[in-house]
Amino acid sequence: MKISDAKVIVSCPGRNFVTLKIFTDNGIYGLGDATLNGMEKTVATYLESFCIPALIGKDPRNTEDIWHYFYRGSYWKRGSVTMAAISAIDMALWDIKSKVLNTPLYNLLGGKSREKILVYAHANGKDLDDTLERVGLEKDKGFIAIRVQSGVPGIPDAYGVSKDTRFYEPAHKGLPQEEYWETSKYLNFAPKLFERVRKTFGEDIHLLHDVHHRCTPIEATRLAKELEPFHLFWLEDPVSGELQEGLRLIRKQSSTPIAIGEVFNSVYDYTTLVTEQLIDYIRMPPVHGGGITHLKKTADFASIYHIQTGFHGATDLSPVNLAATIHLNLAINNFGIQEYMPHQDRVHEVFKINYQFKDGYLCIDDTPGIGIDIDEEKASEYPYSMASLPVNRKTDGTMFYW
Ligand code: EZ4
Ligand code: CO
Repeated sequence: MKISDAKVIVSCPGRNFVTLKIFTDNGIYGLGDATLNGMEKTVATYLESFCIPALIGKDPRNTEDIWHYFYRGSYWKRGSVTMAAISAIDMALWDIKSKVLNTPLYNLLGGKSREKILVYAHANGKDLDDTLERVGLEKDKGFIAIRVQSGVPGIPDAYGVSKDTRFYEPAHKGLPQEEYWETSKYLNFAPKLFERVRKTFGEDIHLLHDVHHRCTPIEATRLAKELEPFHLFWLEDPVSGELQEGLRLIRKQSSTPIAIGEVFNSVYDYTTLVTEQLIDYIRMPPVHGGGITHLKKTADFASIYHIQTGFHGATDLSPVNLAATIHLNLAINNFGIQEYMPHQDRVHEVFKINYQFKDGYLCIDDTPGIGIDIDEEKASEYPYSMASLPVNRKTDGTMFYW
């Protein structure tokens, strides 16, 4: 069996998605997600100019060797762009492998450790009262875990809290929008927000919160300590993942669980965090973390240290990534939770999905492979449209992390 051809499909049904489709000489094809928010064309170019020509003629069943051909074989290792391309190749090859064996992907990853996976929804409000209302709406939809983000008094644009709250999309058309931020105002507000959410909704609902890398280690320590009484499921990206040692300070002083790594792209980003047990959940998703091959190894490595998974699953990752994630989540022992926001209807015109939300959980059917298909004609009706994630400044104008 040989790879006969491959193509990259870039489509914008509301937002840009990059999909790799790999064809084989026996008529079976596989799909992989290569979407990297704001850098879609860069990944597509790497796939088209190098990866696809290098794939032709290889046996698609050799997922391990092909992964290492593109990772080890390349002089320039890692990096979000390269790893998104490798991720898409790997996902598509596992899709082909499981279609050839006529079985859903999870069967090749250890079978089912559970029948359904716990997911968390997003509640994003422009202020405290609006946020409380939105938590209520998500709860009414059946979610039992909810990520709570709110606009902060005195800060004009809190990241991810859009004016159009029907859909979650942090990227804006064209070049990056500049947003302004003041950590002191946020730190004073966040504990008040969670106090009200707990008072209103009680102890039974799981609450999560994303800091988006905006604190220094000492600020994050204060936040993690002050949020302790409200028993968060997790506090996400409290500090930049670049400074791994910064997590030691938070860890020593607070029992608030920590999730980190949606911007990571290899197991090497996690070695200090995992071996020193500085975190509780790994966030790197299949689309950015080397596909099924590398993320399964990373999850197994974390498992040895009693660390669980909570993979990134925002709507700027495509349904192909989400479906692949569900297969992995069903199989691994140390699954924790999965981020889930439904895509817009237009996305489902392009991608034919095989997963379903019910009563706080996602399940997937037993279609062989990953189980997702793409309607290329529909995809071509939504051409690429440039969009960028915002950049962030302090209120005095200083460029800041985001
Ligand atoms: O910023 O998906 O936890 N979720 C997040 C998301 C990410 C975007 C980046 O493309 O932090 O909102
Ligand atoms: Co995040």
